[in-house]
Amino acid sequence: MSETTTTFRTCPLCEATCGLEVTVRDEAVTRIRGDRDDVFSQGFICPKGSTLRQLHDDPDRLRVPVIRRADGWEQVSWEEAFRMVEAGLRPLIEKRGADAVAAYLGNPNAHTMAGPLYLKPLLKAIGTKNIFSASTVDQMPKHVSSGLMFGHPDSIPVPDIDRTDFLLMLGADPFESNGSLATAPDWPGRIKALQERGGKMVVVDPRRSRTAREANEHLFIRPGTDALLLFAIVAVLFEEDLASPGRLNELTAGIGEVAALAARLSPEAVADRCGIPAETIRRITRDLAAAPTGVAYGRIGTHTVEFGTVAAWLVDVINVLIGGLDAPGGAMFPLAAHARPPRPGRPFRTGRWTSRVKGYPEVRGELPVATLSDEIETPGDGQVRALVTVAGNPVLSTPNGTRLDRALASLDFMVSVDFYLNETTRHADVILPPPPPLSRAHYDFAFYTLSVRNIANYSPPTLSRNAEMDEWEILTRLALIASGQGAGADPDLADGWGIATTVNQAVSSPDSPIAGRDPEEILGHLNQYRGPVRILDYLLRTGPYGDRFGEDPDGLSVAKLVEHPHGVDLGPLQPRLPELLTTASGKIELAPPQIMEEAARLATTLDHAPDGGLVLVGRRHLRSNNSWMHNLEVLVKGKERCTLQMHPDDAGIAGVQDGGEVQVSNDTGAVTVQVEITEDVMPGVVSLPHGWGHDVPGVRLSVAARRPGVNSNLLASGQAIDPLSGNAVLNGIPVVVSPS
Ligand SMILES: Nc1nc2c(c(=O)[nH]1)N[C@H]1C(S)=C(S)[C@@H](COP(=O)(O)OP(=O)(O)OC[C@H]3O[C@@H](n4cnc5c(=O)[nH]c(N)nc54)[C@H](O)[C@@H]3O)O[C@H]1N2
Ligand SMILES: Nc1nc2c(c(=O)[nH]1)N[C@H]1C(S)=C(S)[C@@H](COP(=O)(O)OP(=O)(O)OC[C@H]3O[C@@H](n4cnc5c(=O)[nH]c(N)nc54)[C@H](O)[C@@H]3O)O[C@H]1N2
Ligand code: SF4
Ligand SMILES: [Mo]
Repeated sequence: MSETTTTFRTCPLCEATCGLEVTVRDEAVTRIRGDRDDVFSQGFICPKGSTLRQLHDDPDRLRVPVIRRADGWEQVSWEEAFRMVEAGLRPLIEKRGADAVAAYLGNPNAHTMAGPLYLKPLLKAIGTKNIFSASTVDQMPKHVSSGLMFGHPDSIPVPDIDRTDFLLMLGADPFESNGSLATAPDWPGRIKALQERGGKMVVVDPRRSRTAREANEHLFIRPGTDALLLFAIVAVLFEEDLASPGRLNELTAGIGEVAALAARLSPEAVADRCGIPAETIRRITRDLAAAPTGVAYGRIGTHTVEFGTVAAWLVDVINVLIGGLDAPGGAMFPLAAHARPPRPGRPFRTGRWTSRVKGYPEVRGELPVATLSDEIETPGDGQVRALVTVAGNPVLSTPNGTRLDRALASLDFMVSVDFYLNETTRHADVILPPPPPLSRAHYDFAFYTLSVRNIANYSPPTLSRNAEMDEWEILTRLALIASGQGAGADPDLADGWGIATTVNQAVSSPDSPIAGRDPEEILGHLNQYRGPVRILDYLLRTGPYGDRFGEDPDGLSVAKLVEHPHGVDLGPLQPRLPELLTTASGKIELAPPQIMEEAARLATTLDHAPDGGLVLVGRRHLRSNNSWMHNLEVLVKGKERCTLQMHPDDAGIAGVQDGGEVQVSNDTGAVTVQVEITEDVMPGVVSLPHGWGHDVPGVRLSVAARRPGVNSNLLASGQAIDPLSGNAVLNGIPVVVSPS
């Protein structure tokens, strides 16, 4: 007898958190579409959302652990795989110390329940300072600016796009990416609503992106110069007396210092460098200041550049100066259902240690991934000889892939937690596959803290698991191995001990919502679950909207969220200052000394003439997701997407024809790729998407290998970084283009 059931779950593929309606028959998915009743997405999905089924069924997806033998990959039992990891890691840690083992954590860790909860214990168990992640090819500048301004690197304000009257967007393309550091399903619908209520969106981007095409105004900008443009906006706000922080005045320190520095960076001083007329900068600034509410928002294009932290900071300086920070329609701080307010008294610092080879400062406990190859290749005490990767593909995602690829091949041992045998994991000795999205529970720990509305939604697994092991269990077993407790140690015991400790501490801590309660009673409630779901239940029930284990019957718990498969809407964002501020002064630090120093360095760049050659920027496409969704035919079919976009004037100078093959090269590397001539990129700029280059031997990606594309990060040197955050420069890279 076959039975058709309809279930609801949140799509985990990107930051937008869309609700999916999944129809299942005989343990197989027959249809996926947008959940029209989802409280946040109301039916919206992008082309990727419905491909969870194809991902589930992809014959190339690993379902059992594999180990690399001289003659190829062998499927093994979980027990054998963990014994192999123990044999690979433990002797190395004992002989050479913990720093000999590095870890690289990739982007999907932010999209699983295990990532936010179980990686920290794993890293602690290894004890290494060689921790790297996709954050240093992504958003690290925002953590640094938020940490220095507000006291905590995760106190990141998001644009209140549903209420704003003026959205100034720089270096983001949410109509393709579906948004980042601003969780909002259906950007197109929300921007249309903004425009219909008389509001405006101005987009600053060296490409006429999909988002730029829908903007009220689009400004081409010379890559890497956003910090200059933003400074000029600040200059105009002061010069024309448009700054009006309102209630933020009393909460803010350092306004005068910012004004003094900005005076040197007027629109007239930066216009040529940015490629934007001074009068346009003045006009945009006046419009932004005059709008009833307004907000500046910057993303990848402003962060993956040399002055990424300065740009990230300036965005919020502007939001403070126009009175938009922490106000409806401005940039606001979400309050997630599982969240805890940041604790005062521990102001954010960087550089508590430095990387061995290049001396780069630690940021949030990690080192720049741009220097991972240095740490592997440079002999000496603390040299990296083994690597643990979890949900990452750094060979394609991080600078100088050629060199990293070679470095990975030279390691003594590598273990990857991943369900694809790809450009990175092909170097592993052991690959441990977690379940695919449809076979796991989901709650967006990361993105509900970055959401434009406060939302809570929990999804139980839709399909049962096969031979894969839950990711939290894999990570816990790796932690037990790393800390010397052996490949056979029981992850459930460790996990149970962990939650019991948490509860016992909470009941005896006076400021906890469960102070004085009976720990056995609390654990009795929690122990109906295990792993991350149990921790989620604890966090929800003791969180800002929690039921405090029965004290508030309307409050949240996992059970309550299960009763609401379309999610619970906790309302629009509310002001959270000054309580959220954890700086030493208790104020918003508008002029942190580190940033002021770097901003002064930015000002001196105007003293040297720029190099006039072509520069490379990236781009994203709706049907793609970094490096790892290219093995699904439904997504990659059709027109070739990994092309070099080039302006007709530049194509004429280089002597290349539309559709022809060109070589793109610089001192770091070269790729040969098809050119697409278009006025959608500004003159002097060429664009290639990242995440491609699947034509290396030994990967098991049969669809992707047929349409491999090229790896744009072969052209990123890894030498150029944003010094304050360690973020790699991935945009504005000098290149030469010639006919192939
Ligand atoms: N030039 C250039 N480079 C860039 C960027 C750019 O704009 N330009 N963008 C950067 C950004 S923003 C990012 S975030 C990085 C991404 O960089 P990475 O995180 O290194 O790369 P991904 O392509 O996201 O690879 C994800 C890996 O996780 C695996 N995976 C997927 N789901 C799961 C899961 O649930 N569990 C586990 N264990 N594994 C899973 C996939 O098979 C894949 O191997 O790339 C960066 N690189
Ligand atoms: N479809 C799809 N969605 C995704 C992803 C994906 O790979 N595909 N990746 C996900 C991830 S990990 C992330 S972090 C987010 C990123 O989300 P977004 O930040 O929206 O990223 P992009 O779409 O790459 O948009 C960056 C824009 O910056 C522009 N740009 C480049 N250099 C500069 C510059 O110097 N100044 C300015 N002002 N603009 C510049 C580029 O032309 C591009 O349009 O997307 C997520 N969503
Ligand atoms: S926009 Fe993101 S969350 Fe929504 S369906 Fe597409 S990939 Fe999934
Ligand atoms: Mo990212």
